[in-house]
Amino acid sequence: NERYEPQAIEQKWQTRWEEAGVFRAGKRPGAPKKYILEMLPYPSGKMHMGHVRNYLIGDVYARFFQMRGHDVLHPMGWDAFGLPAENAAIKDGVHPAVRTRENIDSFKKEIRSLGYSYDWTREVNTSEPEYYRWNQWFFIQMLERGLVYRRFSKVNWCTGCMTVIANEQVKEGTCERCESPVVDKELPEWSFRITKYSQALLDGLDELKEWPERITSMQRNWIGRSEGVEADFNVQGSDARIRVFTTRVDTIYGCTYVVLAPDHKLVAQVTTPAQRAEVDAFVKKMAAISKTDRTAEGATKEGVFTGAHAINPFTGQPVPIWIANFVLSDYGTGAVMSVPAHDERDFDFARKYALPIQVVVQPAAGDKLPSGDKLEAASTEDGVLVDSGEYSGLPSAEARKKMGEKLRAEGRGEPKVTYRQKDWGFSRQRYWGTPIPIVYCEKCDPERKGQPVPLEQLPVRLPEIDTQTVLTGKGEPPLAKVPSWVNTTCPKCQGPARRETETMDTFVDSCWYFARYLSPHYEQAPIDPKEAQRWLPVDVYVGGPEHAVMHLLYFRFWTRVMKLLGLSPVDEPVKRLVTQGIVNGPDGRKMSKRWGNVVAPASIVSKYGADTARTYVLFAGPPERDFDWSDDQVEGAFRFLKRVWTLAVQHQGVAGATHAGAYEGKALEIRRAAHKCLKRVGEAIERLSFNTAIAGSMEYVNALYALGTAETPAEKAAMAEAVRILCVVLTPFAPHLADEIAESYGAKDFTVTQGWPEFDSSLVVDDVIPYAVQVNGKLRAEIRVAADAAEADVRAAAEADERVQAAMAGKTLRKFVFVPKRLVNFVVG
Ligand code: ANZ
Ligand code: ZN
Repeated sequence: NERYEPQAIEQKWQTRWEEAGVFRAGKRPGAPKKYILEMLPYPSGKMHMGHVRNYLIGDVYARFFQMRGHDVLHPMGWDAFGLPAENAAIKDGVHPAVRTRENIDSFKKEIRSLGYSYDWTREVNTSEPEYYRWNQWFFIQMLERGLVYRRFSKVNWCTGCMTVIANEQVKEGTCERCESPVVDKELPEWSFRITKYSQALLDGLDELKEWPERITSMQRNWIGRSEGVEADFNVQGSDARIRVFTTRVDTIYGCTYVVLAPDHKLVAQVTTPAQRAEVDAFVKKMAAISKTDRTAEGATKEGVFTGAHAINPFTGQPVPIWIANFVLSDYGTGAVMSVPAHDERDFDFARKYALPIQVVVQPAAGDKLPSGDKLEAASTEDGVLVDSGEYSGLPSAEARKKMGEKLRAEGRGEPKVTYRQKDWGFSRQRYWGTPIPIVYCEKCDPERKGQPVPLEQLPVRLPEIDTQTVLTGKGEPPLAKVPSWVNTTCPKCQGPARRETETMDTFVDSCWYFARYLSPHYEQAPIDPKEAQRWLPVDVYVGGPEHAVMHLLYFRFWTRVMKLLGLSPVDEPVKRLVTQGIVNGPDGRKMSKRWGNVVAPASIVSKYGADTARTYVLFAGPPERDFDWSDDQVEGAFRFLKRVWTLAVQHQGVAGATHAGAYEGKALEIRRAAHKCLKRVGEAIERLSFNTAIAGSMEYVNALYALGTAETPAEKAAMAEAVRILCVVLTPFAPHLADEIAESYGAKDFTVTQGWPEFDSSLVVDDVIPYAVQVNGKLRAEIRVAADAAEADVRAAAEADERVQAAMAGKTLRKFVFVPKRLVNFVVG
């Protein structure tokens, strides 16, 4: 065919790859493995360009490493549980399972149309009992090990819908749906004790050298380790004690008041009758404001005096006890010793309420601070203690240590590490999720702690439901409305019992799916440990940076649990993380229905073919960078592929040509262009620099056009090789086109299977440059090496020179100096 018609070739190749099982993992048991993974999608029905790009980054890598001889695992699956399908069901009555199935079918069709190299025999669907039974299994294992527990947490309770609603559904204190008031309610919540791993997850970050700095530092902040001291302040005239957490115990002599969180458990007890009305009003007001609003950066600090006083454990002096909006009950101890001279918040608060300010730390260098009443701002740096009794004169760090020890010795406190990270509450009042495998029996379990379902009874399947009456978004959790399911028998006494009606957060599903791909139908455990040995960790994981702290932290936690359970040998799930940039519309705004700037992948595929879509998206910029969509550049990518096609057609006559003699002149030029391209593209792909890899192929195609037709046997053989190399370098990007051309030139196998040939290094050196070689600064020789030779290569070449050897004979090398592209100097003595 003279014309490039992608529609005529792409499906054919997709079918052939599939039938031949080209992308099945495990075909090369002796070869090094590569596990390449992209975040699995929530099947929303339509693929968007963000998905296309995400999967392409992994796809190029997967194809490339397969060509380099690796045994590659590149799977795909569906994060199929979740809210959108349930919310849609509440609206239109279509069962979430039905909608999810439809969505998966259409999403999968689109994925296939782009020619991705997935091993579909390992497809995983998290909403199937075959998968979620293992969520339940993990839950029970973790329950037995104290890693799952039930706690009471505040939830948003809609007084109209009589149900829990998410933060995002609360609009100015009312329910987004029914506009009834929303109140705080304490409800039991199943939680994972992820904080048991806070330190391990923090330490693990140091090993993740191939993760973007941005992501690891976000995780570090999220975990929020803080070293400090807990200290007890006795309440004057009472036996109550207020325990505070401080990172600056060195400033304790300057503590002029103590602040409790409005919901601290001692508030009611310490408040004096005279202050009660004011305190109650403030507490009530604070309860109506969300924590984030209360402590937002610019929020004004406010508080009230409780009327009570607390005794400073170091000075023995009483200070007033306040409550204020900026102290949180769920961080540290929920109580703070306030030091206005050395803390900005405390300073502002003290100014506002005319509380005393006392300087107790002087800067180690520079101007001395004035007395507290003249201070213009808090001085937050460490320094040297003043007016601090026996600690005066000590540097802050030393004082902190001594003071912490003293508190511990006297039983009035201790050094303490606090983490900002909270345990992960994962129970949801939803239908479309994994049922929590717990039953409640009044007889055996009067405290309603819950008893795990025996392992042999797993999975606890989601019941069939009448969608209209069960998925209403109102009242009890959906599963509570299915009596035939809720009512069960107690595993202990066989008497009547009730099932837990809450389901698991879908983040549980994505915690370990990467391990399920290894043995998707394994029946004895969530993973076959043998396969875990072979494939884990994931070598390259590609996904959106928006998952920096939830998914990417949760699955690190889960990986440690899997190791604890003997399922996997690794501490960390992923070696290299790639976070891809956003695809914006031509208007520079993120593609979204809202802006009307969405380009549907299907429209590009049907107009230009998958290879153009692939080439364009990868050429548009480095994977981690955002880019703006450009129709012109899509056209450009298409034109490039047409040029490739035409070139291949023009040279069709050289197919199969061979040549035994030397290559000179034009034949040599052809070979040099080909091998240079092979080198350049391979190195660029390894660096993840796909756009420069494609640019390299483009220049190569230009060079081949410029070299014209092949006439002599040597030229023909060189051109045949050049076309084959063109197919090789295009395979990761335009695989259909590459295979079509390769076949028309007589290839008997898929390009991806044939592999990525080694470039011939003698053909890729072009610029040879001179280096001066000195011994002790004196010129001894001049050598000629490749312009891009590495230091070690230049040194080896210099050491091989006879004159240099003579000058160094019998001496010891002290130092080697390398000035790139100019000289080397051996310092000997
Ligand atoms: C006295 C003090 C003096 C403090 C000083 C700081 C500077 P990080 O680093 O984030 O852990 N704090 C403790 N618990 C709090 C709570 N529940 N809500 C609000 N603030 C709380 O911060 C620790 C510091 O934050 C603690 O050290 C405490 O104030 C405050 F010159 O104690 B500091
Ligand atoms: Zn029982």
